[in-house]
Amino acid sequence: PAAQGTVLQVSPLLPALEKALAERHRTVRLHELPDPAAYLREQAEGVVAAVTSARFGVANSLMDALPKLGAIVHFGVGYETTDVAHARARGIDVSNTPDVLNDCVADLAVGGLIDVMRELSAADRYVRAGRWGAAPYPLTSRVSGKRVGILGLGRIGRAVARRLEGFDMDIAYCSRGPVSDVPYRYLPTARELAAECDAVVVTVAGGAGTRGLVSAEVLDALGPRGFLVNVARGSVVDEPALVAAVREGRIAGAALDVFADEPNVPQALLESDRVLLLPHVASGTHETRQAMADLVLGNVQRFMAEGVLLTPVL
Ligand code: 8YV
Repeated sequence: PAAQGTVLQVSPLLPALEKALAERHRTVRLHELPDPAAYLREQAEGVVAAVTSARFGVANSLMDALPKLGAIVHFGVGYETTDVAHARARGIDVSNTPDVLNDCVADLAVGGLIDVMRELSAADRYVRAGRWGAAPYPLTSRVSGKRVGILGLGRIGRAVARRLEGFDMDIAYCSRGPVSDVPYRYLPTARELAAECDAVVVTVAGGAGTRGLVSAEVLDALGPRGFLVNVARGSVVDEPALVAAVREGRIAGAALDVFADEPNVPQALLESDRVLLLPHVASGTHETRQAMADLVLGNVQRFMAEGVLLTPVL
């Protein structure tokens, strides 16, 4: 059945997406209201769908304040900021924006891997600082043919692996279990994966199930010649352990698009030439963000028209 009521936007979204939502649906931007609590006291009954970003999610307290809420639509593939079990218990369906960002996130992961192994950003700083004339740049690490581990062989992990095949890399992975339709070697733990690889690319989902998965022990298994790439969530890596490993040269380098407490980046990383630091931009291309916005609109549209979502989370 069609859903009748208000679409509640609970966090900032792309301006073009906000505009399209407002044009197509009765939309209220909760975060822009002078008194959101008053709105919830007086108008909560009218809200049937909530739209949010992967960054903010929808808190349980907000779900509970909206008695007619039937859908939570996320802009982003990650939705760990929303308690899906709580939503389900309340009969609320949840959607994300899968697949449309695989290519851009994988492209950026490969770019980050090449950057830290060949020290592209560090070498650029070297040229800009006028140091080239004084001494040749130190040698770096070969990328092609190396052993790479994919931590989390989901949609994005597979897209990363496919690209790295083109670099003749020896690809292994660690996932919840072996995946039947890939030619890559399965390793049951993150520690074994790190021990057997020259680089580990983190593409697992965030949330409680993967918190701290890349521990001090895993970083030590990666070792002083090993590189880490994280395009997943900062929570997956024990960040203080990573900071210590970078500072002490116990890993060779890291390319990081995500952090434990964005936008705050530990000072020791800011001061290190061994790390590439990116402001959570892996999906941030015009094309991909537009595709994500279209999928959000598609989900809202479908829910309002038929009461079901286009890309529900499983
Ligand atoms: C977005 C992301 O930048 O999809 C995700 O899970 O982390 C990114 O694509 C972010 O979620 C936008 O809020």
